[in-house]
Amino acid sequence: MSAIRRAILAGTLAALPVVAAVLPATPAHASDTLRAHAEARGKFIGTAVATSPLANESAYRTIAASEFNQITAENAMKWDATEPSQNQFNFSGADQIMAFAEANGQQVHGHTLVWHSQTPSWVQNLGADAMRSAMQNHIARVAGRYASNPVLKSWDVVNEVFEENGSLRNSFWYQRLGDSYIADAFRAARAADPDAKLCINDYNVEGVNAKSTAMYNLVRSLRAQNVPVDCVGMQSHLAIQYGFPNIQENMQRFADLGVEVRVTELDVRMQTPRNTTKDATQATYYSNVVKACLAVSRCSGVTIWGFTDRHSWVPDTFPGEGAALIYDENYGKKPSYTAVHDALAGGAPDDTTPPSTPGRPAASAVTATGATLTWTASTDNRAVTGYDVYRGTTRLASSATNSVALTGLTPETAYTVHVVARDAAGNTSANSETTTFTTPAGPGGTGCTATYRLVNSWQGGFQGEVTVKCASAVTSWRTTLTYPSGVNITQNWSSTMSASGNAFTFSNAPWNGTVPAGGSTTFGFIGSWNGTGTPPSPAIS
Ligand code: 9MR
Repeated sequence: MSAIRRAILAGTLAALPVVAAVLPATPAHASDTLRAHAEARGKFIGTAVATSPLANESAYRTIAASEFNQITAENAMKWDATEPSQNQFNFSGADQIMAFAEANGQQVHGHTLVWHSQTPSWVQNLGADAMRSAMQNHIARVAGRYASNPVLKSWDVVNEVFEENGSLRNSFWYQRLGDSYIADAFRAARAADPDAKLCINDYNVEGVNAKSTAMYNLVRSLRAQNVPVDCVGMQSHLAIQYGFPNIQENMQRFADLGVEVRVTELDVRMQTPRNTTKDATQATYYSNVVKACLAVSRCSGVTIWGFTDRHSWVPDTFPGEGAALIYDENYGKKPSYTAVHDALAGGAPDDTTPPSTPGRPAASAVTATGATLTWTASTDNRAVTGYDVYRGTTRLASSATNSVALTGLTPETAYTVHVVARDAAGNTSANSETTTFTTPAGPGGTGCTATYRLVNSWQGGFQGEVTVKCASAVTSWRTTLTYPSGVNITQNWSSTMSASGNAFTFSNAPWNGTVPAGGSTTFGFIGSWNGTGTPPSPAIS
């Protein structure tokens, strides 16, 4: 059984057109990485790194290495990873992160020594004295391990010690040790690594509010007691639906205490799915965070909590939210990437130059329901972030590259398509030239099928018959029977026939082209054959 074409294919695939490359004037900074710009501004731009994609995905490694000059272990330096049982230390993940940073000229921010989360139950069940010494031992061993390594620049010594109202978090640390564990942790960290910058880190402390004010008061009071607090980390897990905090003003008041400030875990989530409006808002948030850090001289840099939406904590924690990072799941740069880039570059964020027009798409691998389109890529003064494929005004697909596999097409349908390129600022190119391709009938689809039957055979010849059955009404039909060599069709009826080598194409006779929906018609033929036994069956198309 096979498909029959209802009508002769309307269009043939055009040869790839020759497209003159249009190269717009390119500013010197256009292709530079985030880290190149950050270095030029005396800041770091960082990312949290997870050990599994670091080991398994080359695109992840390439971007982490080339775009960022600072990394933070997303989980590998936490207590549950480094000391799962008392005094049994495991530095495999932490060392993996350190080695990557060393290989790529990056600084490492250690995260985190004392936290109420991801801390094994053996710690949580200790009595006060044992808990204090376990904490001091943990800090001595973990911070001590990397103290002589110049790559390790800073530590989150205590993490998330406040409640939202500004009181100290009622964690097991606080319950057992009171507020003293905080100063003790900083002193132990200084003893373990005298050169590292020691930070207190928290979320929802980006703007001026009760929690950040409590943090401000604690930092001021600890420093007044010579407790070695060098730095304040603002995690900055932001969401476009909750508004942008007054982060620059807040950073500046901490800076005025004489401490370093840094953005430690930036991401900007949204309710999924993404759209261009949400992406634009997110890009503004990213840009504003980077600009705030650039405006505050004691702000050392910005760490993004990951970089690709492929690997982000957000969807697991906030169902229905995500798309929080600057690359999409396929490592395509999002508008937020360009926002960070342009903010670091200090350049004009208002890029109005559209990408050049993409080449006319060429269709290949056309099936009843799919086709592959490929076109000559566009160029842009910054970066082309992707392409959209349209049929008229309907978008059929998007792609980060100059090729896409269309799926879900309708059988026996002519598609006239064009491509539009996008850049990160949302500029779109002119429409490419169009290409038309036609999907063939699908098996059992809306078209017709042909079934062959051997009616009779004899030494040197045979009689065959084909039944054309149509699911929907047609006014003409055609099918091709291809035989192995040695077969020739010498006579046919209820059809008109043309031959090309061993391929015999049968079209309807003038009187049997019309087949109603669900109906069928039959034609027959006589073949000659020089073999013995049962004559071969044809391939039908
Ligand atoms: O991104 C981290 C995720 O993989 C872990 O499962 C989670 C466990 O609590 O911690 C995430 O990172 C957190 C960071 O260590 C501290 N600030 C909040 C981060 C997001 O939850």
